[in-house]
Amino acid sequence: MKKLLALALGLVLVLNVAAYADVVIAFSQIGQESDWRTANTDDLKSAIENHPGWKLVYDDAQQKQENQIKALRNFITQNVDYILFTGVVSTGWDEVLKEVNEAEIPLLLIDRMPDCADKIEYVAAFGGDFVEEGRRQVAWAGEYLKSIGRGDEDVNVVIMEGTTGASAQTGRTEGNLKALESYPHLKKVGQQSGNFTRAEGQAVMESWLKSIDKIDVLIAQNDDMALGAIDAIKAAGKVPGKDIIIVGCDSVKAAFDAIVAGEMNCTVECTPLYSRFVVPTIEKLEKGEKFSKTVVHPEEGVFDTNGGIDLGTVKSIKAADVISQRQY
Ligand code: GYE
Repeated sequence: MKKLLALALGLVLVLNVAAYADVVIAFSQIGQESDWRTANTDDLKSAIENHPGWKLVYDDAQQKQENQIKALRNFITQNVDYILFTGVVSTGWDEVLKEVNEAEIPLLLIDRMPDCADKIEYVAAFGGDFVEEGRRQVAWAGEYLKSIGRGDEDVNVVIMEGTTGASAQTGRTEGNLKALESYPHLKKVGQQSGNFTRAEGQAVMESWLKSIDKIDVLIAQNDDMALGAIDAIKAAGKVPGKDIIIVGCDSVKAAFDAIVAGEMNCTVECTPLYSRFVVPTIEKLEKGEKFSKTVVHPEEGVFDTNGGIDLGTVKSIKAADVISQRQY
């Protein structure tokens, strides 16, 4: 009788473990180069870690593609249930992502897209419209200048790009350059990468201020670089937000603070909060339900000093009015 009881108890235990076996979700993140990235990491990490029955395996690649390739191969060896992947650059993933496919691990692409996306299998992709973000940045500068009566004045524009070869950089550059064609008075006098970081944004601005006679507008492809550039502008004895009009991207809290302080003029939104798309998708995959394969998240906001600048698709919103809602 005792033996039978022990056996039954054992069986219940085994069944219980099976019922609650973790769904293991691995996430290859590129690094922590910006406030956007930190918010993106925190959002996905906490959503997965706090989800009943889910377990997160996380890897931070420190901005190195080779680290990401290693992490992906480790995930395959561990036979995880899902892989979330953001590639630091667009190229060079064909081989390792094919290995992920061969291991039959469902792949979810997040934020930056690899060039080989049409040659590999992925279950879902979540990203922003980087070309539109880049267009909005330049259109904001052009329309803002018109609104203050400087629409016919030739102004010098520098474009500070993100990490070279990242889809967030190539897309925003495409949008920036295309939009410049619509504003012939905006003259591009510099274009260089600040690698999406505050420190490099500061260094690039410092060197531009030494080598370019007159800079009227800075288009920075993320807010961190814009904030670094602000430090360089101040150090050079100029007034950021006035002597140089500064347009960032991401809409992080620090950029809102800078706009309200009058040191920055505009930031174009790009949301880092992907868990609200990723979590339901994995839940549906687990239940065998239908889900949408591609999600381009809606981005309504362009935030600036006074609001009301018409960008065709959206109108800018006064940053001070919504600053209390910023979460990151
Ligand atoms: O704009 C930037 C980050 O890929 C959209 O990466 C992302 C970009 C974001 O470092 O701040």
